[in-house]
Amino acid sequence: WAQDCQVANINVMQNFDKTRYAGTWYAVGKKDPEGLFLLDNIVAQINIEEDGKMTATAQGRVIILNNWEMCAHMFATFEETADPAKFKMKYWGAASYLQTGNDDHWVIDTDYDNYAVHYSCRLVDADGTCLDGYSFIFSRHPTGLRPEDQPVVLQKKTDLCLLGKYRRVAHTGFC
Ligand code: ODT
Repeated sequence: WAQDCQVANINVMQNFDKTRYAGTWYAVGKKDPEGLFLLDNIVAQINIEEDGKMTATAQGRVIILNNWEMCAHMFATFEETADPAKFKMKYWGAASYLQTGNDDHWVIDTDYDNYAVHYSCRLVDADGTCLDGYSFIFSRHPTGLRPEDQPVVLQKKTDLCLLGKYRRVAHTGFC
């Protein structure tokens, strides 16, 4: 199987279990979209509501307007699709000047206890590749990925055609 970078051919987590995905995730790596929003100190909290629906809150350092640095408090609801690992994420901020949107939220791979690889393509090009998207590498540990998880994550970055496009996400205590 040759890598074709087609969004439609991206493999996502098999038998995804959202209850095990719940809880706190620290972003340790990020591939930015165009018009980058969340800079660093990004922590997501995934919740499963009583009706079984997945929701989330997240915070992260942002710079809004010209030069105002703040900690953005964000909320999201997730709509399920035919594939349990593929969601539509509707999100908004605690303040009106923060970003809102409706993005794909695909769980590419996770062991639930240590790492998760997230992917979202916002714009699929005419040739089927992703023209504008973003991806988070999440860890349960604010210090980063365990050494044994690094090769797995590296392979997933490669599969996503995003190898070399990630930056490290710092956790400095700003938020
Ligand atoms: O930083 C960017 O430019 C792209 C990210 C924009 C979406 C951020 C919205 C966060 C919504 C609230 C929480 C969701 C948590 C989900 C986990 C992963 C995706 C952020």
